[in-house]
Amino acid sequence: MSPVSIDRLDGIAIISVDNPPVNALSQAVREGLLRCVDEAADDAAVEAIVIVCAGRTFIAGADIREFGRPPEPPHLPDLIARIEAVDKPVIAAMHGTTLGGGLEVALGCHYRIAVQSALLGLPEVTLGLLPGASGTQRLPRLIGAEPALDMMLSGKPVKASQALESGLIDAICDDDKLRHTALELAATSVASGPRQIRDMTVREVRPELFDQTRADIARKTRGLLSPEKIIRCVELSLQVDFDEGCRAEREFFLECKDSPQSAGLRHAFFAERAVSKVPGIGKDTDIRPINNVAVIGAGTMGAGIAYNCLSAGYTVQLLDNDETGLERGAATIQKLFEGGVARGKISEEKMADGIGRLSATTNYGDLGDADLVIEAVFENLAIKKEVFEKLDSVCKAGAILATNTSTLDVDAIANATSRPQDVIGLHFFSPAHIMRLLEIVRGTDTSAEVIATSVALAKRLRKVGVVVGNCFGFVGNRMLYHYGRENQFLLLEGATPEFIDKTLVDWGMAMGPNAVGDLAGLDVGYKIRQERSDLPDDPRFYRIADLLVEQGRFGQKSGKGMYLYAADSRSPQPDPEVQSLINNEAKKLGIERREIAPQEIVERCIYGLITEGARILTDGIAARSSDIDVVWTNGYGFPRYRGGPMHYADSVGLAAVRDKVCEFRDRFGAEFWEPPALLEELAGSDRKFSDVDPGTR
Ligand code: T1G
Repeated sequence: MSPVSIDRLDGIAIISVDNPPVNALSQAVREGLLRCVDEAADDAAVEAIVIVCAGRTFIAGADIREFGRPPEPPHLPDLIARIEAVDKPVIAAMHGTTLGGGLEVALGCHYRIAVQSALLGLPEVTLGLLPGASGTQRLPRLIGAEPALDMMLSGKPVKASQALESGLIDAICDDDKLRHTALELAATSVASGPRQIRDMTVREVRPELFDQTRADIARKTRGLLSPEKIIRCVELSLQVDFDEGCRAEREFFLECKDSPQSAGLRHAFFAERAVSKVPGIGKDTDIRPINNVAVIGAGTMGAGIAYNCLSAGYTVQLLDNDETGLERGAATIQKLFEGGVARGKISEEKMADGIGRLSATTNYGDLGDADLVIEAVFENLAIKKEVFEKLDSVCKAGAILATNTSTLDVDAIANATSRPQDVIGLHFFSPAHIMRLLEIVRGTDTSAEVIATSVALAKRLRKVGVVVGNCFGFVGNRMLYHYGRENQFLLLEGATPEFIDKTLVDWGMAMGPNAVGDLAGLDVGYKIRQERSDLPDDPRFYRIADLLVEQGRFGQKSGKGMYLYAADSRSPQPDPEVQSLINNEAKKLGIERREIAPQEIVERCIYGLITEGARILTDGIAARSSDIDVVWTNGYGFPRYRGGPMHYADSVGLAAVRDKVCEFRDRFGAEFWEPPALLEELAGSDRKFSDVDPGTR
């Protein structure tokens, strides 16, 4: 059964696409569209054609799943050329999110209409691609080179009202009037006939446009392939004819499609959609209603979490031990709202509404109506257990009790209550209102309902919620330990902090480990290490970080840490004092310092992540390797175009990773570099981490 059908009404052919969930342009859809367009074009009784889609959206793009396979005909550029060549008006009637190849199909049509709520965009750059079916040649011709560049380089969709203003669409209608209005437009366009964008010319542009655009995006798209290709294509749309421009676009598209970058970004796309499929939690699991949220602790994290919940529409009670803390927390929340208004992200009304739903208290007794409590107090087990004992005594039955701990044992906290089944870890990342990642930590007794409700909460907070198991540091911080360990060893062995950071940033990390340590506060990690009894008995282990903290160098917050920071500046300056401290410690430990190549720095830090990721999979702390990738690309600045540490390992090849790990074992010792069993097994059988992911077995 083809996902494309054709009807006729008063001389108008209506071609409908019905390929849930998002009417992606699969091979069957392309074939069906071509068949129906041919049929309508050859039917003398048909004066005009309307293309419309069933379900929640018009075509949301090419079928991304097909990109890993050899392309099958009909190819999209040919289909679009066929639509444009029809000698009677073809109208695209759009609702939902018309994206990528879907918008290119609409640009092949002669007229476009959309409902008020529609969004239209070319997000290919977010997949390491560029529009590959004439979009880079048609869009500049229709709306101008500069707005076309903005749409394709940002990947962000525009609203229907903006699309009408720019000329991207010809008409707009109410959400429930699409079919009717499209038929009217079709009837009236018969007289004016087809209008082909290919025949239009791109309006003149300011001479400095392309150089300026290249300069503007250089920092943002560091290391990415496709943005430059997009700029080049739009340049060509002004310099060569339509067909030649399309040939160049196609060449660039195929080059990008086959690039590891696009593979990494496509992996990230599907990985983020897979996280909500939690093994053992069925689609029909009950979700508990949440309206009232209480946040315990009005510090930076508590205030950020409260702001996040208010922005998502919840009513929030903020609790702190003292009035001063509460005032400080409320002021932080006020500032966050004002910042949102200043950046034009939210309206004054939204701010007033949000702040109106906030109340503050020092009395646990006021939390009786809370549906969800999120504890964000000091990272100390005894203090957290005390808080949960109090919550257990005041909160209503069925309330979800969540802890924002970043490393501590969720079961130990849960067992401080009489209702461990209602306790879960909700690990937000700082700053809580910006970082997209939410580690949802299931305890041994946490109920399916509480897990399912937390996954739904993450969506409403616009977070990527990853369900992980309970162990020290869960997924992210547990792996960070091994990444940070190698950084600390490399400092002693001869690499400077700034060289390590530059090397990893050049490789794609958002920030280097030493700058991140200073940003997060070296004392945070120090206190956690002090609380642990199972640390390796190796004098080098976090030696430099410990010494810096013992000298009061906590990082940005104290003006110096691994780096120096000028007053009111976040820019790290190398500090000769730190370098001599490192040199002295190396001497004391009998470590001969040496020149260390960037490749060794990358491999030791990143393979430290990968090997611990493999152990996390074996321990069942992560349900799938792609979940680990989502944690690192959304919470730790791992380059999205590399897909995440586990996808990166798969792209390098696990046999090569294993061999390098064995080399490190022989050079640096088995305590830190014994290859994990899963890596050995997969490398030995020429398999990938993604091969053992649920749903792929
Ligand atoms: N191909 C295949 N599957 C897709 C898909 C696509 N384009 N878009 C979504 N899905 C699946 C998704 O994996 C999920 O599956 C389900 O649909 C619902 O998605 C030639 C080269 C449309 C805004 O980049 O941005 O066209 O997990 O959970 O939050 O120039 O999906 O249920 O099994 O995200 O409501 C360009 C990508 C492609 C758009 C809906 N298009 N999609 O968001 O639902 S490249 C895109 C989205 C291209 C041409 C080029 C969003 C959405 P499952 P969802 P949502």
